Amino acid sequence: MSNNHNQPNPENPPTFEEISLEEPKKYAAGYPAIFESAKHVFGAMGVKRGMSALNSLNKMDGFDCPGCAWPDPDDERSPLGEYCENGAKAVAEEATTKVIYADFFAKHSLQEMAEWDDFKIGKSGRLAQPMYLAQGATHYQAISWKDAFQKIAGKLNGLASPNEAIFYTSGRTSNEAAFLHQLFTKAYGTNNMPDCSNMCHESSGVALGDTLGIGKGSVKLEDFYETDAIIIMGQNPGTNHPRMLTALRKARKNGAMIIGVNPMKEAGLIAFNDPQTIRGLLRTKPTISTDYLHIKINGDLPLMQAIGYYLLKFEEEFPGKVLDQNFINNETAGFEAYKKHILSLNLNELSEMCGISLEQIKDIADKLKFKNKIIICWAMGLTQHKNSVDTIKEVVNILLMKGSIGKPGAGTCPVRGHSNVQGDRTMGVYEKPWKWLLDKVEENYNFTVPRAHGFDVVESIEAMQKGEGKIFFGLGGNFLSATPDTKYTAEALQKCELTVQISTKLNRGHLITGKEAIILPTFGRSDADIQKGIPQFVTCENSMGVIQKSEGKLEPVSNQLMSEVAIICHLATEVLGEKSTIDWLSLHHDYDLIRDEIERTIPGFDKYNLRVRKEGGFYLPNSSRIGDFPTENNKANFSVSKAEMIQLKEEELLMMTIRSHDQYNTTIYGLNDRYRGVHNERRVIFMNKNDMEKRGLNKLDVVNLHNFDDDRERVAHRFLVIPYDIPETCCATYFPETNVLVPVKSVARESNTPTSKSVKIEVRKAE
Ligand SMILES: Nc1nc2c(c(=O)[nH]1)N[C@H]1C(S)=C(S)[C@@H](COP(=O)(O)OP(=O)(O)OC[C@H]3O[C@@H](n4cnc5c(=O)[nH]c(N)nc54)[C@H](O)[C@@H]3O)O[C@H]1N2
Ligand SMILES: Nc1nc2c(c(=O)[nH]1)N[C@H]1C(S)=C(S)[C@@H](COP(=O)(O)OP(=O)(O)OC[C@H]3O[C@@H](n4cnc5c(=O)[nH]c(N)nc54)[C@H](O)[C@@H]3O)O[C@H]1N2
Ligand SMILES: [Mo]
Repeated sequence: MSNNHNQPNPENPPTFEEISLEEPKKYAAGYPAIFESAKHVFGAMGVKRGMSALNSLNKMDGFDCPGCAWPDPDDERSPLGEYCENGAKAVAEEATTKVIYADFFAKHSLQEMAEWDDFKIGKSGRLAQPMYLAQGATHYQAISWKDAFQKIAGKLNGLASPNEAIFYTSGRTSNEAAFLHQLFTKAYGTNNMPDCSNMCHESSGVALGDTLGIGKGSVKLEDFYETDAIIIMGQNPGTNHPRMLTALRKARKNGAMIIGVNPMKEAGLIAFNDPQTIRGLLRTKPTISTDYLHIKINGDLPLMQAIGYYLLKFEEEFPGKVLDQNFINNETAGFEAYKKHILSLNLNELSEMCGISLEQIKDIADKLKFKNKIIICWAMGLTQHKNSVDTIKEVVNILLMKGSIGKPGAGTCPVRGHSNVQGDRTMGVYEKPWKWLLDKVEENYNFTVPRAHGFDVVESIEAMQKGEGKIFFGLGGNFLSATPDTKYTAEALQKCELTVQISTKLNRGHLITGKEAIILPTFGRSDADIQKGIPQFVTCENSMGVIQKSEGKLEPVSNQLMSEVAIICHLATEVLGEKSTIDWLSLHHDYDLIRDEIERTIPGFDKYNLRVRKEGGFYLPNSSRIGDFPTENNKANFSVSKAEMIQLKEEELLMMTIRSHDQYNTTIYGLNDRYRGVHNERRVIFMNKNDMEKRGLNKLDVVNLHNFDDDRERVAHRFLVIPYDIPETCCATYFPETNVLVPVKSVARESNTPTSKSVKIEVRKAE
């Protein structure tokens, strides 16, 4: 890898704050959560604007939380507010009154800003006017919207082929913007539409699509209230989906057992003290998990196989009582092959691979044996490994054996990340667009669509490296810092002719640019979006397939912002000109018209404008929810997978890159990870005591982390060692600081998702 000495730093500087440590917490939320919310919200925007923001958050007539995709209750919403500490932080981050105009950029060069850490970059404030970086320039300068659109259009139209442009989407984009974005991209002529899903739940989409015929989860929120058992794998809801804890607590009250499966003992999975209830305020701490499997990183596939083994054995003991033979016979295929395979496996090997004793696994299977309403939830701990698709298929196997799908209280629950990541895909943001969508777009809009598949995230990085991708256009997100192999990705972006980003906040991605760069500032969820004097709303799809409206209420911080929808419409007009078959500009004056276009293009949106105005919105059709499996054989399919252990050398550890309690992906809200007991520092590595001892390391020693995949050395400099209750040979660090270590070529089979949760590293004492 070459060293770009004169280029801004793509990594966080390796400097330390003053760290302080305490014991990890044994429960989530409570008083500190309320205190933290208030501190962030009122600190960023003052009390009046802050109250107004919180009052609108997740209310029926307010805006959808820009935080996670966990659904709002269909019926009652908390009088104390339907949001959580981290939702409040997301709003504080977005609705801050701090703004940055051209004078800020005149003062600070790219080089200078890149020496700041991500926390400081983000805290600069909201982007308030369009900015342009000329070739060879050290500073951004102001540009008018008109000139910006013309420049981008000139460049796009000057490419030898539309396939030299790459259009990235992050998951906060509304349905309306996402629909127009993919339509514009197709009209321009490419399917190069990588999105954050490629790094997130792509493995879930592939596994569920193959086995059940739909890439989405099957459960509704109500299912949590009538289930017998919930298994939560590779997910940290206390931090990343805090409102899920309310549902889990209710499930517990209704008698469900809850099994946490995680290499870390996450506070939110242990107990939850709900700040939204009086009881919670009185500090009672109902437990969440009834059982906890302290699993090794990537041990989930062998664990599921071992549970499957015991369930098959229990069925022999209690014929007809453990498995749902009716369901298996009528609705599924492949059971016999699955059974034969599982019964041929060596249990001791499975136990060793997952790091859970056979007694504990058997005990779990024993507790599950007569339960037939089971929900399995998962997130990034399952999706970001080489064998993720197989692991999720193994999860499906368990549900199928128990007939736990397509009925109330049971099913699959891949818990989504970004608040509209699921909706963006529904709208057609996909580098491998479905044939039905392409046909429909052609029929409706009368232009020839590109048919060849485009680049996903990892392919886009490689294309830019090779000079095949020349323009990068990002609708939201932070491609540089969210993707693997930071230095390699930085080089790739720097090879582009032009990089353009539609953004709310400054991030490191704006500092590592192509030869020219443009920033287009836009509204966030909380901003009132008024077009031609009429307030507009947008719509989103949550993790359970509910389409809801979201209407920002706050006055935008600058009068030079445009909505995402307006930006896309103006750009499309400028790029496509006379040859366009769509009247883009009329669409952005009235978002109902966009929803009409969605309705006639995407299935499931009948009477969209009418139904989305009803309280709580509407559910999209979901085949697996009703026990219909539109796979090739019209059955739900069992699958056979091989458990394989990631081979580590003596000196290596397996590292998972995770989120702290004070971040939203690459946006750093603060430097604390309260539940894990870490304060005022992010450059840390959580290690097992024995692994520390073997390396002669003490608490708070300074180490460098190395990865040597594909004969390339990657180093993340200067991290502080923290002894932690994590299985031996496993360790954890925060992303994005350690993305420099994630090899771009290390991806999940079939889904091409970077393996951010299983990175082989060596930990060496820093000089
Ligand atoms: N506040 C806040 N909310 C968020 C986000 C945020 O950054 N901040 N991000 C949003 C997004 S885009 C997403 S995708 C979600 C992410 O939500 P999560 O998936 O909960 O996020 P991670 O921090 O990546 O956590 C992964 C969890 O999996 C565990 N884990 C890691 N490897 C394994 C494994 O091999 N097996 C098992 N069983 N467990 C493992 C880790 O210990 C950790 O608890 O959250 C969304 N919500
Ligand atoms: N090592 C490692 N890497 C990971 C992960 C991991 O667990 N480990 N997780 C992966 C996952 S799950 C995901 S989803 C990706 C996330 O990847 P991205 O979605 O690309 O990253 P974010 O950090 O969410 O993007 C933040 C930026 O989005 C912009 N933004 C925020 N709100 C809006 C909005 O409303 N409109 C517009 N236009 N812009 C907005 C702001 O400028 C902000 O700086 O990261 C992935 N990367
Ligand atoms: Mo995500």
